[in-house]
Amino acid sequence: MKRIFSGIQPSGNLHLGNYLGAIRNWISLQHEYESFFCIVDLHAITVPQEPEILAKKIRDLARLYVAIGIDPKVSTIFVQSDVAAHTELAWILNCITRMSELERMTQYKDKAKKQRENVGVGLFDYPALMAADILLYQTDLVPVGHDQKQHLELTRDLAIRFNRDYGEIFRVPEPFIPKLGARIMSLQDPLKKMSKSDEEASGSINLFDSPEDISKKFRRAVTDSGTEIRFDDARPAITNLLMIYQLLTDKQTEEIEEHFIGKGYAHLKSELAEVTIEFLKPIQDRLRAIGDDELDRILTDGCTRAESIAAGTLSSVRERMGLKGVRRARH
Ligand code: ATP
Ligand code: LTN
Repeated sequence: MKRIFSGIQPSGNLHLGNYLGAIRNWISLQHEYESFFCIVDLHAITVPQEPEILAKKIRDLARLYVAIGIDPKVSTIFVQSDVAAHTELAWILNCITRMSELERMTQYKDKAKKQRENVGVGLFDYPALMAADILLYQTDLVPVGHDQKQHLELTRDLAIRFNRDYGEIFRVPEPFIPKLGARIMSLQDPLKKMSKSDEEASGSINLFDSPEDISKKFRRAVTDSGTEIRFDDARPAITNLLMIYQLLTDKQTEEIEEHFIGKGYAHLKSELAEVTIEFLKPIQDRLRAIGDDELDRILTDGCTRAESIAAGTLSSVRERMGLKGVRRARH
């Protein structure tokens, strides 16, 4: 069975963009692939985090994975920092990664701008850790939103380079970027992606938002000039709202455009709020039903499964690089 690996940082409130661009595909792919879904807490600490809040967010995110439809019986759900192999492989990959490659990463450039003079080395090195996550599991496919495409290309380059220099060890992964939903935009600025780290809270619909907040955020969403409700690249705000509607209802473009003929923006916004509230309600209910013990079992189990595969890859890597150490040297 082919493998998929993906992860999300426990660094803020999950929003519809995370769901529509990434998690939605994980749910459908998990039955066709052997799946690993990680809570990438070591990535989250590349920017400052409050320890107690981070600890809570790690568990909240794990709970959300389950509530939203990732089935722990078929998929492996685990916390990145529970599997030490991630950091070890990240270090090894650091040694074959070029500064110039990391300097080109747009996510680093954007985030570094926000941190100003306090840019940590971890933020710069973020893509090497991400490559380690993926390569440890001999991943075939990585389902992510559009913003991760560049990181995936670097992961592929590192795998190819390692294989060339030390012999074939890593499978070279392919990105899986959905045709629809890979870039859900902010409700306040349709030229910016919906983002966890956006200071403008009303730009994102969070998966934990109350029905009142959801209605309010859609009501306040910016729109374009004109009145017609149809998909049109020249009118990014309305197109973004329609895209969210389409992905949540699974309806065809023509059907949606026909449905909204003669109706105004206010109508679209209130229907969208209704559809979103209805979609989130059962997820929020399930979230409350997952107890701490159940969550512990899922994460412990996930860590054990992940560790056994990661250890196999790491041991081949060490061997090929001559890192035999005192314990292994004699064997
Ligand atoms: P941050 O703003 O802190 O970088 P984020 O909102 O981009 O956070 P991530 O944890 O970086 O969230 O991303 C998790 C997954 O969600 C990734 O696969 C990413 O590509 C996807 N994703 C994030 N934002 C969007 C979006 N606006 N539209 C579609 N997919 C998205
Ligand atoms: N950088 C990713 C999170 C991430 C990831 C991964 C995604 C870390 N490691 C491995 C896919 C595979 C992001 O979404 N910001």
